[in-house]
Amino acid sequence: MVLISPVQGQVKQGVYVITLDNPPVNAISISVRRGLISAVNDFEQSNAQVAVLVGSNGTFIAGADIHEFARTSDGPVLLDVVRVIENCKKPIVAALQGAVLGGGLEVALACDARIAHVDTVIGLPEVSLGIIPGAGGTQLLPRRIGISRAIDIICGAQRLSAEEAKHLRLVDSVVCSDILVAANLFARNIEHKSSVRDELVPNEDPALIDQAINRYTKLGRCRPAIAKAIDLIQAAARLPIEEGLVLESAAFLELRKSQEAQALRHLFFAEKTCRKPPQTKEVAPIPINTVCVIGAGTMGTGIAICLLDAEFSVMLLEQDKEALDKGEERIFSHYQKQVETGKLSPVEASKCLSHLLCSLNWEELAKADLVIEAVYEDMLVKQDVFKKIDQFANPNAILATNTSYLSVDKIALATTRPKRVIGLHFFSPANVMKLLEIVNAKQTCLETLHAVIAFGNRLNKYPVVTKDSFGFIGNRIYNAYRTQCEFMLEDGAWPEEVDAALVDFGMAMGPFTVADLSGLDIAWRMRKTQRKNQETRYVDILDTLCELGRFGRKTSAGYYDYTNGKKQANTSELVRQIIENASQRRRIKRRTLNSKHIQNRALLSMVNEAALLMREGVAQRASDIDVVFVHGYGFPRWQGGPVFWARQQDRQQLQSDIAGLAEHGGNSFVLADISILFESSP
Ligand code: TC6
Repeated sequence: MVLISPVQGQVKQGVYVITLDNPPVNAISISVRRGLISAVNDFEQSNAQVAVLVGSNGTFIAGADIHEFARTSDGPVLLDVVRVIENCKKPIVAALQGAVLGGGLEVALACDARIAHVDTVIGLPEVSLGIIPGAGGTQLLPRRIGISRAIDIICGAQRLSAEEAKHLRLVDSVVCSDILVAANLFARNIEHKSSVRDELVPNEDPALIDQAINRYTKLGRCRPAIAKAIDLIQAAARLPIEEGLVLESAAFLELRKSQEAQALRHLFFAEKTCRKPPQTKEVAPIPINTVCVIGAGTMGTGIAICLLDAEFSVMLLEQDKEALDKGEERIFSHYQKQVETGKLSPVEASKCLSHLLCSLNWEELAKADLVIEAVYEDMLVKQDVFKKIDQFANPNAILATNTSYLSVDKIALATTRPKRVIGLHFFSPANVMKLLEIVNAKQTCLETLHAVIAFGNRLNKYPVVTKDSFGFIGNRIYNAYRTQCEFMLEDGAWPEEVDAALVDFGMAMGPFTVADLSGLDIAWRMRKTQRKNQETRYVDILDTLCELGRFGRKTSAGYYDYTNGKKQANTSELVRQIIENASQRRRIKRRTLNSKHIQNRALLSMVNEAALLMREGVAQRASDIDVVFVHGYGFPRWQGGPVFWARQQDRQQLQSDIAGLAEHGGNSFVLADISILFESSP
């Protein structure tokens, strides 16, 4: 079998054109590295005086091939390719378009000039994969743009537009026309080599450098790649380039193996996987252009904003005029703020708003391809609303409920078209949070499922499909986690100790801070509907707090007392008393729980529930659970998610530690066999 190289060279009108074709994004795999070296050597032997390097598939190079990072590298490394380009005696022009990321930018910087299509995206996002640029990026970028900007771009994993890159002199020219034609013309006028590696790092105000370092040092607390990148970028100003490159290569190889890098790679692929529809026979697409959101509360308006941002035509429907006006006001003031803070131009903001229609008239529903109900979380209320939606909506329209717990199957039965009914669980604030749980109910048809996955992708969310089951994936696992944290209050920990331990692990917030923020009354209402029996260990601290009117931050009191405009959370002696009473009632001798113990119990409870969900088929893939926790519940990205965390532990020890949880959980604890988390792939 003859293997065709993904890199081909050919002289066209006197210019040697090197074309890289490795779909989908021209990632630099071993065969690309070999191909590039051989193409540059062929160019040197040719009569052509100048070469253009261009990518096929509408893109230049999206970086090194991330699949290869888990393996030991074979053959030439990317730095060898960079050196061959730099040492080539004749100039090479990089013709940039699409993605010029990571190793793609390093290759481009090794070339003698760069010409970019206006739609090009340029950056060194390696830290988002737990690594650093490993083929000269930390040494070349500061030589061209200075230390402080290089820190911002590399540590912030910033993606620049072609115009921004031109402003920073990273590209020489920006064009709107065909990039190859433009680059060929540009190349004809190039006579000399001109290498970024020979430049000196420009002088700049040390205060600017300190500010940039401070911005990212905080972030670097649990992120070794960021801390290392800062060191290396600074080293560019002190060391000759070859010494800097040696340090960079060593750091890259070390970081590539780090747990952070493995976790971030796992999430990179988990996020791509959840966006794909199930592989089945072809399904007829259902186009979604006009969406009606029912309910103008916080959730409904948040959903409307995220739809407007994605350029859908949106109808916001209410039955109450005052609620509709308030909702409309909330949407307008959101866009006003976007303009005031420079996030949107006035033209962009009014373009979004021009797609909004607020109405009290249910007949408007007939125009919608998708209807999203976002009303009060109560089965009877939702069923009533669905009866009405069914009456007015177009017969082919998809009907979605934004429930967080309730049975979508039951809601669907209120309509005459259960196969078109699905759950779309948005997370608040809906225009910010990237997670979207898609609840595939028993009767939901495949066309509907495919259409809403495509819809979720268009919203730029991670659409994770779950089976209809109480709490779906996220709230079901979160309940187990929060319950375990409540047990720990009775066992001896204070809310601030539990919160601090979990923040220390990397959670965005501890469970009791979250509870106070989202409102204890919401959980209280839900708890009242749940059956309790004698054997179940039920912690009633939250109920007592609610009986005292302590609903959380909104009432300036919950698990904490709030002062300073509700911003400052303080320990409450009253809450401590309530907790101590709860321990006494259960005859528990309170003892100190250290941070590690707290973290372990919280994580074990998540892992146990994750395994149960997988066995019940609620989650399709173990990696989906990680996407849900990272994007919906503040689980630290660099820890990869609860399943990734579990896979890093000794399996037998983990199973026995989870069995140990039973001693805290009472008879209601269901012990899972966690092997499914290790055996399922991904
Ligand atoms: C680096 O360069 C380090 C260098 C140092 C070396 C010493 N590798 O996102 P999409 C796949 S680190 C392998 O759906 P989009 C992706 O998995 C790298 N595969 O498309 C998917 O495959 P699937 C630094 C990659 O148009 C397909 O391409 N670079 C890579 O929404 C389509 O992806 C980055 O971090 C890769 N590098 O966005 C860039 N990139 O169809 C990461 C993508 O089998 N990539 N794939 O699921 C991106 O940001 C985006 O993918 C995009 C395209 C903007 C390139």
